[in-house]
Amino acid sequence: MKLLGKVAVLAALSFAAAGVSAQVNVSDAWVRGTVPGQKATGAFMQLKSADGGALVSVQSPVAGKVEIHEMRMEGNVMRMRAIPKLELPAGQTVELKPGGYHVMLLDLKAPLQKGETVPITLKVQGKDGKPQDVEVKAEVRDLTASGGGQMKR
Ligand SMILES: [Cu+2]
Repeated sequence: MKLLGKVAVLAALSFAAAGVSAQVNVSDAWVRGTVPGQKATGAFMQLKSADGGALVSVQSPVAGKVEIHEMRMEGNVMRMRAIPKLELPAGQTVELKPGGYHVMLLDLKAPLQKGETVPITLKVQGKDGKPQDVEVKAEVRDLTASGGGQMKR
């Protein structure tokens, strides 16, 4: 009985590990740098889910609170607002970029300087409804950085 239990756990672990790499591909992750006193900034990246799913929550040790935001027009004003989740259609690249969807890092504990690395944990729900953690290392770029993709890979 004991031995059987151990084998089952090992099988479950290796299954989970294989699932993470196959499920969501994260590329070009970066965070906009901040100045002292600034309490919020955006994180950007490209997400691609092979089987489809949704980004349901995000965490980072540099921020007291993290939200998923969208930009939308309200009258003539572009505003951002939190959304409960971001759909990841199967096989499509979803781009989080300035002016569009982004991860909002709030209640920052310290200024983020260019060249630093910010750990970010994405909670992604697969088609089967099971959440998985995807660990991302995002590079801090200039305060004035406007987009992804143009930097070295
Ligand atoms: Cu925002």
